[in-house]
Amino acid sequence: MELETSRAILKRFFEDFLSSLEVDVAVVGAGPSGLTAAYFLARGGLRVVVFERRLSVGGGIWGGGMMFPRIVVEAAATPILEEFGVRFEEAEKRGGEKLYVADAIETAACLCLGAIRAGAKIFNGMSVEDVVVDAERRVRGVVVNWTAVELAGLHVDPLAFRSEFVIDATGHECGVCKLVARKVGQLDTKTGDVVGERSMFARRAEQELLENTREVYPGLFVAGMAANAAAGAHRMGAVFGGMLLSGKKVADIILGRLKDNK
Ligand code: 48H
Repeated sequence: MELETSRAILKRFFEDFLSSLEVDVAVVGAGPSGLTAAYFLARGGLRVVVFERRLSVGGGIWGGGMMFPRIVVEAAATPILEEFGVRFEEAEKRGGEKLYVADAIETAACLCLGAIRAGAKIFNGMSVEDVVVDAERRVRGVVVNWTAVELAGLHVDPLAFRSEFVIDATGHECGVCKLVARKVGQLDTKTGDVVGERSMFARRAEQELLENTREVYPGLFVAGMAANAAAGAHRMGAVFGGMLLSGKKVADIILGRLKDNK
């Protein structure tokens, strides 16, 4: 039984890994924005791979607000929760807009299941440490290593994955944009680099997030909290509607771009 277990795991894993070497979109980070993007891209018929540094997918959803595992979304994002089968209810209203509350754990689980069932391949425990560029210095893929290698500080050369587009969905860290600004070329932001996020202003941050979800360097898109970090926009606390809408928006832009190219 031991050998059969090893063979089954290795065979199935390497089939999936090899089939992800050349894809349409590589998503970096399996938080709410990355998983939502992966779902809509895969459902649109694209080949999608997601690399997640941690073993768990879901990013910042699990902790809800201050580790109370509930999240809040605005009305505009509830159709996305419905699409993933996440249940939600109206929060108590005290003036202002209607807000809805959902279970953070249910949300993380449903987003993950939705992305996988739609056909996205998710690889956990792997970190994107660099990008691949072509002769025009356009981003053409990602460079990946085991997170364990990164943590141990070992010198192990990474492997490259080719993709038509890369999405930086690394959250507050905005890691892919940072390395592109440092090693490849100026980003399409005010400073040419990651500007860095501003203090909390939830309503404004949610609006800014959709404006900031876009291509910031040829071949590199930004979604979720990374979009506001790159642009120097506000944070929003445990409001997750914008993350879902940003994931859908980046998927819609890329689906449109690939349709135009054909
Ligand atoms: C592979 C990586 C790498 C790497 C990081 O933080 P996330 O949940 O990101 P978003 O943008 O989908 O959601 C943001 C939300 O969780 C949040 O933080 C909010 C709403 N904050 C508001 C506020 O005011 O604080 O997920 C990013 C994921 C994580 O799972 C990381 O482990 C992963 O990306 N990641 N994966 N390679 N180089 N860097």
